Amino acid sequence: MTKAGWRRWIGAVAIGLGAQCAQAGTVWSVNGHEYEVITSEGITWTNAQAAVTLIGGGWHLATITSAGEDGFVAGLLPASPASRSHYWLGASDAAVEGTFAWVTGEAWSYTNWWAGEPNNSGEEDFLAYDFRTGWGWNDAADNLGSTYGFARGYVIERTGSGSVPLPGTLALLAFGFGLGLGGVALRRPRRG
Ligand SMILES: [Ca+2]
Ligand SMILES: [Ca+2]
Repeated sequence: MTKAGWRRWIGAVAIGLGAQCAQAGTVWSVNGHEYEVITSEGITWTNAQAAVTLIGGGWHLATITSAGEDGFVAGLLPASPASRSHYWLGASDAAVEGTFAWVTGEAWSYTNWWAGEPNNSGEEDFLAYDFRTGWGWNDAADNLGSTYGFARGYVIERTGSGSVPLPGTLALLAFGFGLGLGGVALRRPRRG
């Protein structure tokens, strides 16, 4: 990479870290769980899952098991992003096609699929919020690329505060991990 390229890359990291440090988990008073939206452009579901495992502290990709939780978490996401922006959630049907399961083992009951979803179009095994006229659910391919929307990041949840890193440390870890594995967009040459 050229010196200018490195400068751009480091600059993007610094901006991203600054933005992430400002974020903190938000508690939903109904269940006491804490939620955080992690921005990580282009990250795959597999890498989001790996990142949250690395974070530890009881965090997991968010599991949405009621209309109330769905509404609360959707309210944490950007209000008017680019259409088809995606944020990963903690469910997959990779093990048994057509049978989605939460990463926590919670019962699969409540759903908020967009009409026509899940459609497994071209092999889609991973659950994400998908912005169309609002936030609903889509089954999406692990690496979204730009064909069926764009991965903007993922949502994490934990049942309560435990022995965890400080929020800033958590965000740094998550962002760094996401950037390392999904940061292609940041390194793409800018148009002059
Ligand atoms: Ca949950
Ligand atoms: Ca789909």
